[in-house]
Amino acid sequence: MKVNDIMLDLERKHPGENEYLQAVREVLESIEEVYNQHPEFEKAKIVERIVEPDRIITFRVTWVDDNGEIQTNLGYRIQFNSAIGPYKGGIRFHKAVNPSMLKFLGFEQTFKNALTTLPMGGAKGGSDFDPVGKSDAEIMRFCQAFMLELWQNIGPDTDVPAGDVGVGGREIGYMYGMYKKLAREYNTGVLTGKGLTWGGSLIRPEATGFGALYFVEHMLHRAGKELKGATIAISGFGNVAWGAAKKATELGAKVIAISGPDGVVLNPNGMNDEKIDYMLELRASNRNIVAPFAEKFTDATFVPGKKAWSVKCDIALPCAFQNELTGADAEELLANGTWCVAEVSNMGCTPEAIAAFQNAKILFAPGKAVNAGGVATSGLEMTQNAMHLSWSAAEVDEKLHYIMQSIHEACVKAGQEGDRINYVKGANIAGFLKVAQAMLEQGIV
Ligand code: 2IT
Repeated sequence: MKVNDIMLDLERKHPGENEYLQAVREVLESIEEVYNQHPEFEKAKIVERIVEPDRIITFRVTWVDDNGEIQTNLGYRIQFNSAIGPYKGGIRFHKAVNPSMLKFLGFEQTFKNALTTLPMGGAKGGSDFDPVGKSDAEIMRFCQAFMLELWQNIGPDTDVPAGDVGVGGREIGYMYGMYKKLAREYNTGVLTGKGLTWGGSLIRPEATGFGALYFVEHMLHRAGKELKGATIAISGFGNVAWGAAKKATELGAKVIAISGPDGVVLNPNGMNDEKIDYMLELRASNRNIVAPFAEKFTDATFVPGKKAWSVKCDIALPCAFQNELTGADAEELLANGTWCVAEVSNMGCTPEAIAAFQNAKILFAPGKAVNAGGVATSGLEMTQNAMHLSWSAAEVDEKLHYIMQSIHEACVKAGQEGDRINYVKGANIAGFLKVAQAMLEQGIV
């Protein structure tokens, strides 16, 4: 395999799909050496097959807003790879959603899901519907219209969507209600991230952030460092940022910044229960601004137009969106003495930022390893649904701990570079080998 030849071919087929091309290049560069030691992969053209989604479902979603105006959005489901299990991955509602974004996310999901130790293939879906400023009734009508098209393509053993940016418990509820009506079956396992009274799993809302902190704990422990007493800057204030802030605080670290599209909140005294709960309220308001946090808590200050990466911190946790941490941001963090960066958002750092962290030899881990606790706990929700029972919070949390530890071990094993661990390489190689082996054994399909 020659990465540049494959990339040229892919760029020709998918011109301008920059996020997708970026995600593929990162994985191919990581696996090139190992791949070329496996002539059986080369012979079966595994790379040429694995970079393309199995299928892309595109549909029109038309709905009526509160003013009686007819609105039309685009809906997608990208079923990327089903070598190791049914398609699995979130749904994103965001005004910038397009095929490139969902293809990058579906591609990443395939390797992430392989790392979880659970049998799940990779998928992603979503819409360019913009939830900002929408009423609850509008959100419901949109979710129903979206499911009206999607429902025939999903199922507990076919494809199991969940939440992502712009899709939380409320949206999953509206989508499940419509699914149930259309399918005339109580198939709880068709969606994850459900409410606790109708098949949801304890710890699923917390899981992405909790899992990320468990991963960071292992990474720090291996490097002889401690989370206790460390200062942490977090970007975002949604579900993922919330779980990360909660667990970081519980483990004795100090979350000194959270941010939104409007700017950064400096929080020098760290979080407490009231502040952490308020993050959920902020998100539920659908206004997509973080400034009110500093109006409510007088020890916090809002700085408009600034990112979380302008704050001096030990550990930086991108928890918002792809490419939210650039090369310039990385330089600023490094100049301020940051010694660990863990992507909690998918592809949160640009390639320039990752190169800067790796050159500086600080601890860096990629999203597909760090944030895999979210989808892993979705996998545990599917198991509970299939068994028609529910586990206690302690039981789910223990399994999540074990899974994050396994992912860390897999990264260490595949990412050894001298006396350092290249977590990007480790995660990509470990995830790839599992999917590639399954594809090889299943023949040319
Ligand atoms: O990016 C992700 O892993 C998610 N949005 C969660 C997907 C899932 O199926 O729980």
